[in-house]
Amino acid sequence: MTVQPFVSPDLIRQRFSKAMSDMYREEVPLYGALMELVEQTNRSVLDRDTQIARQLESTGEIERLDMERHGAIRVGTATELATLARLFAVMGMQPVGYYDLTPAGVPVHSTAFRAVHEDSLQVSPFRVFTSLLRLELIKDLELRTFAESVLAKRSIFTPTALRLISQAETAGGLAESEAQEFVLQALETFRWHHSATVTAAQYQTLSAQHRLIADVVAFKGPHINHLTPRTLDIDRVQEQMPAHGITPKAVIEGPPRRQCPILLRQTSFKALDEPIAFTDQDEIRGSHSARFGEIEQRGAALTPKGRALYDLLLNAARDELGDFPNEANAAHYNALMTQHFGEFPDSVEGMREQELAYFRYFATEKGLAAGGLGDASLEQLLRDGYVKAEPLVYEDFLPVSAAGIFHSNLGDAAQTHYGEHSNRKAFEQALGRTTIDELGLYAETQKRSIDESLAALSGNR
Ligand code: OOG
Ligand code: NI
Repeated sequence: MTVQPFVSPDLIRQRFSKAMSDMYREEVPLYGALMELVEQTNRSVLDRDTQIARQLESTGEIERLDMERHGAIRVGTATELATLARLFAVMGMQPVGYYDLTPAGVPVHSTAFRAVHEDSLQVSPFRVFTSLLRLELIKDLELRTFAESVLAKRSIFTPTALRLISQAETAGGLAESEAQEFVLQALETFRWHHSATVTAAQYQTLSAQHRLIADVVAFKGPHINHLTPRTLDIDRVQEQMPAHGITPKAVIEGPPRRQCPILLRQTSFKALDEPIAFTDQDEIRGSHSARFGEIEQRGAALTPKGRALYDLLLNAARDELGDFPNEANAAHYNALMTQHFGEFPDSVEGMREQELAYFRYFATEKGLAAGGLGDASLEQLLRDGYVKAEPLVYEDFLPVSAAGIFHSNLGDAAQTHYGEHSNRKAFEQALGRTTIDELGLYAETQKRSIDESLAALSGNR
């Protein structure tokens, strides 16, 4: 008997990400239009700006750019979240980070499932921002019990998906034909359904409490609500969106435009109004809006010190604005952001010297040719051009930005105030494991790149 080799989880994730994108493109035509716009813009940035092209080439990011995207889903129960964690694990995706959205009036807490090692990220950087509804925040007990009973009845995974997850866990992986079947079956969980699981009146009651609650409770599964490609120039795409029939939200979330991009800048366009059949209707008569589009530009991952400075400047700008950024105050907000972020060094050297960002280090050709550099310090090697530093790309999300994205798509009526606070422990209990600290991952990648550079240079001795 020949033993079939396992398909690597990284490859399964790469295939799944592609399958998800194809499905979404078919379901939401505007996503296709957005993808084309992003591709065109990225091409023209690379043609025009040789420095960005060179930098993306040396880090290898150029190879993952076209397939880079994140999606988002929202689930209703602990069991759903825990099983999703197992499903994502088959594709090499781990829960990274904890995001509490309740301070922004959104009754969820979240994590991002993604690959954790730079080599895996290089094969496929696909990430899924995954939120768990906090039903305990619904004060109306009758409504809460109703929501729980609706959720208890649904199963968001196909029987074959569940079987293949268990098999991957016990056998240690999936063989080729199983991996192919797994991708198809896993996709079903994220598909859109035109029929709801509640009556029109029940939908209205859930929606009146919070639109997000209706979005999670009233449907068969956690439909993917957006897929976001990575652009190299978000301002340019934002500017060109209206000409392509897409209306973006008023402000770009995240840091202002800079020479040296940091963290994450994002903008989205409004959810579509989609026809829905409720259970007391024999045809499609209702509608629901959940799915939207988003683009993002990624920059350097920040150290705790850099992140503290980012939060300080963001809060200062927002405090001075005195309101949520919106259409009416967008120009003022942008001016305040630019002004406050003047204090954040905008050069690779500045960010490195002040230890504000994480970097990847590479031995240069000059260094490799020189040889015998085993005893020199990293600083000395950098000064002599034997090693070079490139910013390490941010792979995660930002809670304030995520809240802005949620709000722009739920409508401003959704600004509820929840008394209860962040509850990472409850989230991890539901998840069935702890979430990974993203800062630790960046530090490890940075350390590995230093060790590899030094080893390569001393190997020439
Ligand atoms: C998730 C919103 C957050 C992002 O990119 O920050 C998000 C959601 O609406 O479910 O996707
Ligand atoms: Ni998003």
